[in-house]
Amino acid sequence: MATEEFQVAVHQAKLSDAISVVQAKPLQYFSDRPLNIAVVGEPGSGKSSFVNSMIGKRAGEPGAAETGIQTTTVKAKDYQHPTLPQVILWDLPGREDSAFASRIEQVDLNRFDFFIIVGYQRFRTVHTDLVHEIRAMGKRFYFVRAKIDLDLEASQRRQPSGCDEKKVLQRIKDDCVMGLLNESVIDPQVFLVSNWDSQSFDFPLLWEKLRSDLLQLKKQAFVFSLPSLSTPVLERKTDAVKKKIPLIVLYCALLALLPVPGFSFVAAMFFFVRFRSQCYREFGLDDPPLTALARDIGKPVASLHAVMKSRSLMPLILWRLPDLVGAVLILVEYCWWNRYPYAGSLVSGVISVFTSYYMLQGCLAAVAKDTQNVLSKALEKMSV
Ligand SMILES: Nc1nc2c(ncn2[C@@H]2O[C@H](COP(=O)(O)OP(=O)(O)OP(=O)(O)O)[C@@H](O)[C@H]2O)c(=O)[nH]1
Ligand SMILES: [Mg+2]
Repeated sequence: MATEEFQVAVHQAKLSDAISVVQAKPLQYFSDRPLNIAVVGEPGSGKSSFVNSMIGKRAGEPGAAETGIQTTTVKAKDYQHPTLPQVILWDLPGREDSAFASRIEQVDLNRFDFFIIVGYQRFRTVHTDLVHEIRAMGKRFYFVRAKIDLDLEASQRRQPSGCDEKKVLQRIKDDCVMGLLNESVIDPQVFLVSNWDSQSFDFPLLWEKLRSDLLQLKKQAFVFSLPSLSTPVLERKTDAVKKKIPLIVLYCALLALLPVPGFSFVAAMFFFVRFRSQCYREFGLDDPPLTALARDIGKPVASLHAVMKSRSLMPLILWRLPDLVGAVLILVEYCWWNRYPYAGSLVSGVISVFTSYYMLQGCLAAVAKDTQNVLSKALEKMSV
């Protein structure tokens, strides 16, 4: 199983191998993976009716999503697709309805793999916001413009002598495409549908597109799940490395006892940098493997460095600010009280125990998090 292979590679600090586990698999390999599709949009846009069309049910039938003129869906509900294997459609409550905000479940979109935005009428801010949210997660979406039958009906009423159906449809599509292009969406996928008829307008096109994208979307969903799969492995590694911290804290504290102002900081800096390098080695983020990983995914190593928060020395400086207390006391004892700085050294030592402990714990946690960040970054390319 790719999942286990991936976890073993992360455990062995071989991030390149972890990535190639996915890279090497043919698309067909992902056919049994689940795909959670969230159907999102403004309230009443026709999301539940769209889900019903997709699963081949009519409103009111057993197993169909509830539809209605008033706000209907207040909780996310899943519907297994009858023919597309492992495809789950999630009917979500509408966005942008503050009057019902307390009744409506606030759904975290992160848990879904792919999105279908169902819009009605013009392309609006609610759609733009959804597009931004989905893209910020690095995920993909289709845009479905529902209730096309109503638009055509209205046009026919306006021009009883005969309206040009094609022109009306093109205008609606252009509005949606322009809305998406304005948000810098590359190759926007827009489908005009009537939820009453899953055979007409762009419904057949939508089916075709979904079928042809399915394996790629499933692979993408799997890729997105990988960083979180690494969590238990990274936790175990963190626990193992944590055992080394008490001894380093002891060294830092002993060196902090030396009656030299600022020495405590210098010693901590030395041990911090050493400990961080050790953590990088343990997690596979040290230099040769990271450069190899960057080469494998065709990205500059700087792009991986950019997502590693543990590379900054700023937290270290902030953690060591309390060292100033000991340093000042040592100086006061030397300069004003003209005596050996017993109190200053002792205070430095005690402060160092706490600051060093939390500093090293923080460093370890940051490196573990960075491993996930690096994996996500490396997998990014595979998920588009
Ligand atoms: N004519 C027409 N009516 C539609 C279409 N899709 C949905 N409707 C109607 O629009 C209303 C709202 O539909 P729903 O499917 O409940 O909309 P929703 O987006 O799920 O609504 P909430 O869950 O309340 O956000 C219902 O009266 C539907 O019958 C469509 O394609 N054409
Ligand atoms: Mg609904």
